[in-house]
Amino acid sequence: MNLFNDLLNWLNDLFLPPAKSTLAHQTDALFWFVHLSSFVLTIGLIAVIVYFIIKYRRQSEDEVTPLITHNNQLEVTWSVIPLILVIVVFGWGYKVFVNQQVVPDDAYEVNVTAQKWLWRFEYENGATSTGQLHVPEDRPVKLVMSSNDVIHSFFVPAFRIKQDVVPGRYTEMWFNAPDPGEAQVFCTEYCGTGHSDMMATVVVHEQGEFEDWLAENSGGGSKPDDLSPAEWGEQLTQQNACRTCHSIDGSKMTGPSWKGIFGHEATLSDGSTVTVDENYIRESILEPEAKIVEGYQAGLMPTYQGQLNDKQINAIIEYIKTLK
Ligand code: HEC
Ligand SMILES: [Cu+2]
Repeated sequence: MNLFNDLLNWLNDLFLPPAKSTLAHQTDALFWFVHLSSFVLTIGLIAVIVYFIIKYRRQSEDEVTPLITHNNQLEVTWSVIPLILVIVVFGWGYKVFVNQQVVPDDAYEVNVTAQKWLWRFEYENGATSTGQLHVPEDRPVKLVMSSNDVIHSFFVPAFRIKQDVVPGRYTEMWFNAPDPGEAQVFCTEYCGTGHSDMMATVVVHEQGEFEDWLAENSGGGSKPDDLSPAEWGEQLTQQNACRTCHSIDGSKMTGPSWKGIFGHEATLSDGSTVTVDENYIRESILEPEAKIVEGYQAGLMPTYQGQLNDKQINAIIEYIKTLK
């Protein structure tokens, strides 16, 4: 038994991402049952075929194959055994599915908004975050999800959960992460050029630490004491997923690079030019549609109206100024 468990653990590490939710092992057990039983059947079948090829090969010129119409015993066996296997997989799968779908009553609720190409999270006390989902350890968390544009899908391989996120309606999902740490989130419904960059991290906090994080991030956020405004601005551009579309090294991504833009002229799609100053950057963040940079598409950059306050926008401007 121990050896069997060791083997399963070894296979799990080889084929599956680390299991970081309370239900992950249920999915994995079913996964291995389906795969190992298929594996055993496949090998058994091939062995029988090879054995028959050798045993019943044609050995003399005048050999004639006897006429066999049917064999009841054999036919019942090869129908009933797969039937039992399929029923077991159905019942077992149904049980795991129900466990995954029924949200525990005491779950902590987080609102999730998907948008090309970022994830935004809103917590019960009004705190928000982008690109990072903060949750407490060892507590059920319910996600209430919706999309601002096209269909996305929220996928956390380490939790073994995946759910489509659809415009105009809410979908739900839950998990419980028993240990502090991080887990990767992917968008797994193709949603445009930035699809592969549409990632986020689940940050699982220790008990108590999560309440501290919530308290610090409610009320719009203000500069941590140990950071300069430009350093805080850099942190904000990472937390708000600006850097999935803007590079700082001059390379062209979904949006223009920020390298050396401050104080220089930007050419707009109507052919006019504008000097990149504080007002222009502020407008770009709050009303991205107002001025479109030449060579880039309108409607790609999301507005950060209601997401970033004045202090945060100032810090981002200070940061962009430093990118010479
Ligand atoms: C989904 C991609 C995307 C994200 C995320 C994004 N932007 Fe943009 N951004 C664009 C695109 C595309 C443009 C060019 C079109 C336009 O002007 O609206 C742009 C333009 C800009 C400009 C004008 C640049 C110039 O060269 O004139 C600034 C400044 C800017 N974004 C700042 C930000 C900040 C700050 C954030 C994060 C808080 C951010 N963007 C997040 C796509 C994005
Ligand atoms: Cu997406």
